[in-house]
Amino acid sequence: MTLRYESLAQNGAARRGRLHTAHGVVNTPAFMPVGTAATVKGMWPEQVKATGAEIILGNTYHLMLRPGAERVASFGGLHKFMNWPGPILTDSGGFQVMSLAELRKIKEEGVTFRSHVDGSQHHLTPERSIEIQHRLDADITMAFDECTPFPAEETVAADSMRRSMRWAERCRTAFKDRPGYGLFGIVQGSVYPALRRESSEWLTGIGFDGYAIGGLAVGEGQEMMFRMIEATIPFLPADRPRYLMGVGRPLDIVGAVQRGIDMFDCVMPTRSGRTGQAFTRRGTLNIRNARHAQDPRPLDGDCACPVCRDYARGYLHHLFKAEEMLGPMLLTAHNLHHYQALMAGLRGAIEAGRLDAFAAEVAANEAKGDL
Ligand code: PRF
Ligand code: ZN
Repeated sequence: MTLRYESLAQNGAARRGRLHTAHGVVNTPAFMPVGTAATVKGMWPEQVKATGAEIILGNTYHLMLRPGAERVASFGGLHKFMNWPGPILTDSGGFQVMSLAELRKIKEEGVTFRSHVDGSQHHLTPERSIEIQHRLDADITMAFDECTPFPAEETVAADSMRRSMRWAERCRTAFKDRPGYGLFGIVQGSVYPALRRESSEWLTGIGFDGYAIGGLAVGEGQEMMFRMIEATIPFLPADRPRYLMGVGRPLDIVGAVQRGIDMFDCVMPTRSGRTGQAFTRRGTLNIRNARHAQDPRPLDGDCACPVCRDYARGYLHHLFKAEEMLGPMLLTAHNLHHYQALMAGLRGAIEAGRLDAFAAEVAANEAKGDL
């Protein structure tokens, strides 16, 4: 194996582990901030690190279009290009092509599409996706898949999943093993337990360094998402990391960790930070709301981040009303810190064997609401 995953503790189905990559160690359960275009928007990499993040996510789709994988490679890879020396996972492009590109055509060979940036024509195949991720120097490369649209009839979901599994085989063949680098397969199968099982067993038969669960958080709801995680995990190897793609809100993450997930990514803390939504232990608030204008308190009285140490809600409210760029920057920093504090809390609770009590506390605090 090329990526070492070390298990440190267990609590029910939840795991506390350590992933050893070429660019450093990742403590799991881990949350990966999204750095789509070779930047976690609005943040210096040093600030991202200071929130507690140990690994970030980059996107094949965006970087192949702009500035191009060859350009990033000429700067020595994505770590050097963006000045993030730590571990990087890159998504494979399949999901982003389907959500962002224009005039998409899927065939067995791959996907043809027009760039959302300049309308230029591109072709992405499993082999080309892996090659791009090599050029980016991703520590963790994701298999090229199709995120089955939701809802989908079972026969449609089966055809889509089986094509993703054939693509996963081609990705495994194209991927070059190197110490500290790994390739993750992605389970698909929509909301059908039998398909989730078939996909998990297919991928496990191929053999990957880690296993992602894709095709969820696409409108099926939290209860169905948890059911699908439960329908998948028993068929994945226990000695490999598990990654739930594109999830989620804090309580989605808590519930997924309780069910055995180790890794997460989501735009929520960064994207919603830019629009004025702050995550706190008492749920979310929108800093643009007039009730914050005169409030001298921090966003979250229990948050240890520099934003909550130094800035009042009333000041942050002003920055957003005046459309000052420091507003989105400070809310992004706080939100990422909040997410990383949640992950640290989950890791500590697993180690202490009190994950269920911790999860109940997080839910109870959120239910109290702000103020
Ligand atoms: N596949 C890939 N990336 C993803 C997903 C997927 O299914 C999802 C699903 N929520 C988010 N990102 N490759
Ligand atoms: Zn804070």
